[in-house]
Amino acid sequence: MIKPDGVAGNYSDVIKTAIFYSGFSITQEMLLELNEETVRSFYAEHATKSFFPSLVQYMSSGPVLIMVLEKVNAISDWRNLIGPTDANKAKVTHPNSIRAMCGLDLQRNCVHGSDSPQSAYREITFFFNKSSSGYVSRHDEL
Ligand code: RTP
Ligand code: MG
Repeated sequence: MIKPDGVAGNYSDVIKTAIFYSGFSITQEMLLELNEETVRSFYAEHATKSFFPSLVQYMSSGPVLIMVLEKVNAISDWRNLIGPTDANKAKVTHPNSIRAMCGLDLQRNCVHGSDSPQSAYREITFFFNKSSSGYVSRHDEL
């Protein structure tokens, strides 16, 4: 997902170029504005964290671009491509990462990535119809 700061900063095209150069296919995409309730549900795992209210406000502040990426080892390769959560740290430790190039700070880090096959399944089917989501793998039964 390209987060509101990424879309507003006109980073969608350069991020998509990085996606294609890194060997991913984009099987689904959708530009939409998340309301607060949707963000609360999407990031439910962080509901008890102190940064949650701020995260909800940030993620509902403008359009986001949701994409389903396909590739062998897509989850770990995408997490490597985006870099660490804190964009300021990414600029030092992973200067070629997407968050280093496009992110602003710990919160406004430009992109999201699923962190496991289970969360990828949950997040893809959160936004896209199961049968058309393009999610086909042995994890499909999870
Ligand atoms: P994401 O889920 O968005 O791909 O990010 P992530 O796995 O790298 O990091 P995670 O721990 O899941 O955090 C989700 C998002 O919450 C914001 N955040 N703010 N201390 C803070 O202020 C703080 N920590 C995290 C970031 O936008 C982060 O990506
Ligand atoms: Mg996360």
